[in-house]
Amino acid sequence: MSQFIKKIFFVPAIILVAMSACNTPDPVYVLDKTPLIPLPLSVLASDEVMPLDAIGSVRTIGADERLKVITENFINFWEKHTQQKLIHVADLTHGGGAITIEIDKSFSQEQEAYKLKIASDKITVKGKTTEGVFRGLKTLEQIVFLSKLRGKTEFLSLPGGEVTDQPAYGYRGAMLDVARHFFSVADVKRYIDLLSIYKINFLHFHLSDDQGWRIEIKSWPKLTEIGGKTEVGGGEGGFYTQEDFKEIIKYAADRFITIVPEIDLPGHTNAALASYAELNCDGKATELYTGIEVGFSTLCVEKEVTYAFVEDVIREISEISPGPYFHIGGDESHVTPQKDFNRFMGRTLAIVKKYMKTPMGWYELINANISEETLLQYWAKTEDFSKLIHKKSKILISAASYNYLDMKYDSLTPLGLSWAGYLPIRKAYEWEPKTLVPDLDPEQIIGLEAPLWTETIEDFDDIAVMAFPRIIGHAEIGWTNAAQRKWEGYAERLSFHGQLLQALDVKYYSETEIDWK
Ligand code: TNX
Repeated sequence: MSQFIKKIFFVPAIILVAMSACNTPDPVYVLDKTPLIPLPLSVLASDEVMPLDAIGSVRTIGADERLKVITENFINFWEKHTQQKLIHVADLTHGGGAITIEIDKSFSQEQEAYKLKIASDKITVKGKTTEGVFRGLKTLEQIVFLSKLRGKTEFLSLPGGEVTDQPAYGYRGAMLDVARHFFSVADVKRYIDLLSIYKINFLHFHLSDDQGWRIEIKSWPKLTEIGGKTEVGGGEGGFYTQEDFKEIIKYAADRFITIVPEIDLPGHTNAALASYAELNCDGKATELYTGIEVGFSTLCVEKEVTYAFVEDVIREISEISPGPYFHIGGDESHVTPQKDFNRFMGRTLAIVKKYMKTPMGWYELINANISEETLLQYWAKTEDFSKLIHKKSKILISAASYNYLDMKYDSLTPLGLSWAGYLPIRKAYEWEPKTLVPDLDPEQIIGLEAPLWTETIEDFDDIAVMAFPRIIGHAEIGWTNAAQRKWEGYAERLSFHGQLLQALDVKYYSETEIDWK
């Protein structure tokens, strides 16, 4: 071949290669170096790159009402963060670079398992259930969000590869105490949105306590008319109507978060005792309470009206709560004699079952005659618990010294309490639920929950600074296998999530420990 012919052949070829290299911009991260939290089971990077402008459509395979909702939410997220329009198609005929969301019942045994594949011309998210697919979409959203935050305007493509994932525990929870201080539906929705980023799947509402009754009970209206009127410090309090609560439940369900309602019984009941004189043994209503002491109140276990009250409350709330659990409290009932406590709980547990719910309670319930299906929430220090393990009940770990989001980070933290010690970010991450309680059979543990008690927490920013980032570590403990969890790797990944929280206007705790990017 003459030099001339070589030239006219090769020069355009070089230009073409160069052009296509320009057309496929480098991704901000390689897939297996993307700082995902919780860390997935497996991430394999490929050298494929998916240009964002090649993605114009999403198609869904598998009919399901919730699949439609989560796809719409995903499309909103995508359009907001990539500035690219996505259309939703439900068939296979659409050409072009598409995202495919597929429910495939034979995909896995695991309810929440998913596989996410990013190739040069398509993205697929597959799961056995809509829930699995939802968890996969949350991973894809993190890849997009983290890339955008780091890449700024250069964010034009996604890294290729494959994420195969499933959770370590089926119960990965948060708890919000809306009794000590009340929080609006809007605040709750915001918390739900943040929790769903990190694959939390249960939100437990502490709906009643000495300081406030926070849910409308139509057959006992004074509970909210009187008992909902104040809160710690004497503020105006508030309550959820049943319609409000249904709205919260639906909002959470669309994000695959199950709501667990708690009515704390028979102690922590001053708000009810102030609302109805007949619930007191002496027939006199108590005063409303706005302090933060615990353990001074009890329903009158002797009176039949107490059980009529308990049944009405459990019935009305169960009727609007589709979740499997009803939490009956049972903690710190210091002024209820043990014999009375056991008798009261025996009857109350039967009522919970009558309304087709699985009973759940703080671990003091172990002293009563409980059935094995009862879910016990372990909250105290290890020593208190090891003596009591003789039942086969399921256990949810909420250890005060590791899980309590109301514990101060250190001596300088303005909000929070410190009776279970300080809880810095590292301590909240670096522990193992299966070995925390000596002699507890690990098979009994269904997961973990991070409570946020709100004696000192007054608004959403207070929630945010106590929960974030500790709840992110908590979410990873619940999702990621113990063998894969290492503080150093986690701290490095977490350092990229400060920007993410900031972009969402979340006032997280950023004082120490993490070298925030
Ligand atoms: C203990 S833990 C409580 C709550 C308080 C919390 C404050 C538990 C089941 N009961 O009533 O709000 O400590 O940290």
